[in-house]
Amino acid sequence: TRNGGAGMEKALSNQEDLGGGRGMTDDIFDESYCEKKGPKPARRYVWRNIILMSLLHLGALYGLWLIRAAKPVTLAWGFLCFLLSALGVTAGAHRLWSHRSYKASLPLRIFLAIANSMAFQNDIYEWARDHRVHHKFSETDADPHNATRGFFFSHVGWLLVRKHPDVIEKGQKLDLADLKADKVVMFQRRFYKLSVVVMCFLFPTLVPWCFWGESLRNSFFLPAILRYVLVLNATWLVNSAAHMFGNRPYDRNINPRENRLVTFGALGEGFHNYHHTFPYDYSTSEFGWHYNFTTAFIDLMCLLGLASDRKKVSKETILARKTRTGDGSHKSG
Ligand code: ST9
Ligand code: ZN
Ligand code: ZN
Repeated sequence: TRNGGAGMEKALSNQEDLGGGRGMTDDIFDESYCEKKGPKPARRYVWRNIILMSLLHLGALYGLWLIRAAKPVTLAWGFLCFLLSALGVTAGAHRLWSHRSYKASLPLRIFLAIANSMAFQNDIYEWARDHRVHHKFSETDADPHNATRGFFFSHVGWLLVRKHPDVIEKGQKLDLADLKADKVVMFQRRFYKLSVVVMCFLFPTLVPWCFWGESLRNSFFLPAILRYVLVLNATWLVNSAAHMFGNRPYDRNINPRENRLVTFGALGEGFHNYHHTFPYDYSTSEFGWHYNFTTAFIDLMCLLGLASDRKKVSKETILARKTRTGDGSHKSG
């Protein structure tokens, strides 16, 4: 079977049930779902998004052109903004709020929510809801960025058309009580638009302009626009490239793959065959800090007493799973 043998893992390790002790299981693949038969609903373009996304990417190309004229400290600031906003997605929306793979204190959650607004990828609640249906109904009509619809659709196309009705139907049945109970998540959702204007655009632009006299043009097109587009595309590559190119050492029967290039750009989120096999592992990989800035960040937060309760899959469970359902590529390293 596709997600085969979750039960066997349970038997292999009494510490790790399917939810990994997180009190939630709605990110575990659901084998019982069948796509509805008959013709697929027509594709409905959302022209507003198509135009805005095109303009945004043109702005990023212009930003690339401006790099040569920018102060080095502006580029360093842009890189810092990249890291901050990426952490808001990887350590925040993804590993904390979608998968509950560790616990975070209030100050850390506030920091991650602010960083998340800087990334402007929909609010945490919406992101986590879409991400849970992505795991639960991977590569089906109920997966918002169903990779069987091709590279472009899973990369960005899904944000340019109306959702398949099954995404919404299945999404409405998810248990999102933990998100609704999180005041930080609900606060960010309530003030989302304002927080995006401030964190994604104003703050990255104003700092270089005010503090080291960078031109307003460079300040806007580099740390705001180009940085935003780079974080978006690094994230989207997890949905597109990491669902198509790479090895499958943990489960050869699913599409998600281990993709080193994606891992590098996405701060550790390209070990995607591992991640879909063990979605509750806080590290999204078995290799700790290797190519995994996000894991290092979460570990640092634990060291500082700001995070706790990291869920980790045992080595024995991983090895058993590789042997049973892997493609054999782990042996060759
Ligand atoms: C962006 C998100 O970029 C990127 C997410 C990527 C995920 C990556 C995952 C990979 C793993 C992690 C790796 C991280 C790596 C990070 C690396 C960093 C370096 N369930 O949405 P509507 C309801 S965003 C239940 O309008 P349409 C909804 O509540 C970029 N219900 O659907 C609403 O109901 P009501 C910026 C759901 O009309 C109704 O349905 N943002 C669900 O089909 C209609 O909702 C954009 O570009 C669900 N799952 O429109 C905007 N979904 O009215 C993008 C929806 O009652 N969004 N509902 O509240 C849109 O414009 C629209 O959503 C749309 C679809 C046009 C795409
Ligand atoms: Zn995926
Ligand atoms: Zn995930």
